[in-house]
Amino acid sequence: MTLRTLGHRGVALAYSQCLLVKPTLKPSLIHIRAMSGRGDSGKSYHLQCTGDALKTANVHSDPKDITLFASCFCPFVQRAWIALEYLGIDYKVRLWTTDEVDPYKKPQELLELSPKGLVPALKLHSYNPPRALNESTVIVDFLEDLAANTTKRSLLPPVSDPYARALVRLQSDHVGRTLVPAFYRYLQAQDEEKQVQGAKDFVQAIKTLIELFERAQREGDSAVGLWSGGSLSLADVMAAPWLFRATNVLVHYRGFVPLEGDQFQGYMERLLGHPAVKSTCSTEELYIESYERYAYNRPNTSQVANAINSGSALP
Ligand SMILES: N[C@@H](CCC(=O)N[C@@H](CS)C(=O)NCC(=O)O)C(=O)O
Repeated sequence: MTLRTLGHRGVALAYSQCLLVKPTLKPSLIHIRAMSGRGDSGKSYHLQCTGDALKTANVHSDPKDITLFASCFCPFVQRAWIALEYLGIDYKVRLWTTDEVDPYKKPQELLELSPKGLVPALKLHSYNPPRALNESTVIVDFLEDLAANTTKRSLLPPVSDPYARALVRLQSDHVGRTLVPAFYRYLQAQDEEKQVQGAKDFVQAIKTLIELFERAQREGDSAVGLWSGGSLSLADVMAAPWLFRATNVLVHYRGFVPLEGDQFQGYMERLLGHPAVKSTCSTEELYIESYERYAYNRPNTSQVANAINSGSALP
């Protein structure tokens, strides 16, 4: 492993041996470089989707039994949005094109749905008065249960195979517990040493996810999970928003070079090309601009950023 200083703000790390566990995956390079030279330009988050996500938002603008309170760049929102699309559940998406749904401004209507004022939140109009749900993982579980009784689509192996279902949940658990915090630690790290450690931890989190995918392929149900060429799984949904942002935000701000190897690249192509994922993605510049505040670790960027800075659990 070699380490090269590129100036006062960053390093390049040529890193070949400890990244990948499988001989099928070629060694990779991670470059951590000075952050785009010019420094923080003060860009704020976007308010409106672009690209495929905008088209999807436009066809889901009429009132339905479920309203998804959303922000266009939020990866936690994207989990719920992918699940709605894949499971074939009718919904309206309400993006914060105005202050009324901006979670950073904590509008009353959002606080009534989500106690910490975080998106995603669901408003369930089939109840009178309407009820609400928050937390992306809980929302996706709710949508999975709803689909079991309606559209019959599923992100999990059949209930007749509890072990195979548990293996997918193990993958999801790892994403939430390790991969997601590693993404933010890497992106928010400002000094060289922390950026190097951030890169290592993020790559290790992906390696562990791959190991869990391979275990499920051996011991579980290979008809579910894009890793084994099956259908979209709960774990794919949980991980997709951050694996996607690694390919643009982390590449842009940290010079991250995504893992090489046919198997991993094939997985990423299936994942990012999946209609439910692709249709909820905006164009890459939206993410790059919206994440500048994380990349420069601006004070009070978000509750997630504050939790990473203080070493506490994510909200
Ligand atoms: N644990 C929550 C996290 C949601 C979250 O942090 N959402 C961000 C947008 S990406 C938010 O609403 N931030 C507002 C804030 O930090 O005050 C979930 O999984 O739904």
